[in-house]
Amino acid sequence: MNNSEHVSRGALIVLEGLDRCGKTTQCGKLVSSLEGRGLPVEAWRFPDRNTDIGRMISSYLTNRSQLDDQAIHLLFSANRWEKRSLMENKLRNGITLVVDRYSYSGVSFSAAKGLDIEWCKAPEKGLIAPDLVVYLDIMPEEAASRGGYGSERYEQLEFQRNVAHCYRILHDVAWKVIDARLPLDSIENQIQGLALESIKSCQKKPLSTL
Ligand code: DGP
Ligand code: NA
Ligand code: NA
Repeated sequence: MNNSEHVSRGALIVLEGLDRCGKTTQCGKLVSSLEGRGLPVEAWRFPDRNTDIGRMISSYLTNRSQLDDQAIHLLFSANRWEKRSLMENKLRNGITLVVDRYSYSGVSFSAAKGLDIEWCKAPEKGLIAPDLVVYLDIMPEEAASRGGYGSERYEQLEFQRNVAHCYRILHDVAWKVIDARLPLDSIENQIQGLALESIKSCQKKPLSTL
């Protein structure tokens, strides 16, 4: 079946949260469990550091380059835009995408620097809207205590407090919030249930945009 009109579409599933909330681990677990059920699924993440734009972002995050806040904001957004058509093709071909960070990180991490939140949202408009957003909720202090942060630019307690505040402003009733302090298995099971539900129900919904 390679005619996409005869294939039920995949779901766009996004995990969001502060650095060290456990999102990356849970994305991996979710992809494995969906694969185990024989469902077509791929693990994606943003920023995608493997493109030219992604390498510029990576260099900024590791403090090897400096960029104006607005400039890096637009690069993060461009990194999502350069993957948009591939994303659409995958979804239309029935592949569910589990995405570690998306536009909500884009807006929250930049607005946390004091940029106008509406200005931050603007370049995200037109990207594919997720079918499911899972927010792994953790206090910034708790996240910081999880073996400490790495050395990347944003991994600082005070900054993460601002990011948490911006996520709260963006928070939408459709988001599924999960307490990141729960045991890993419990978080995994909750996300799995939400994902299966989303994969089922998205069949009836056309793709839409932010
Ligand atoms: P990660 O690879 O998930 O650890 O993300 C790298 C860092 O970049 C992390 O601190 C979150 C931040 N980040 C992710 N996406 C965006 C974005 O679109 N804009 C900004 N400003 N920061 C982002
Ligand atoms: Na990180
Ligand atoms: Na991560």
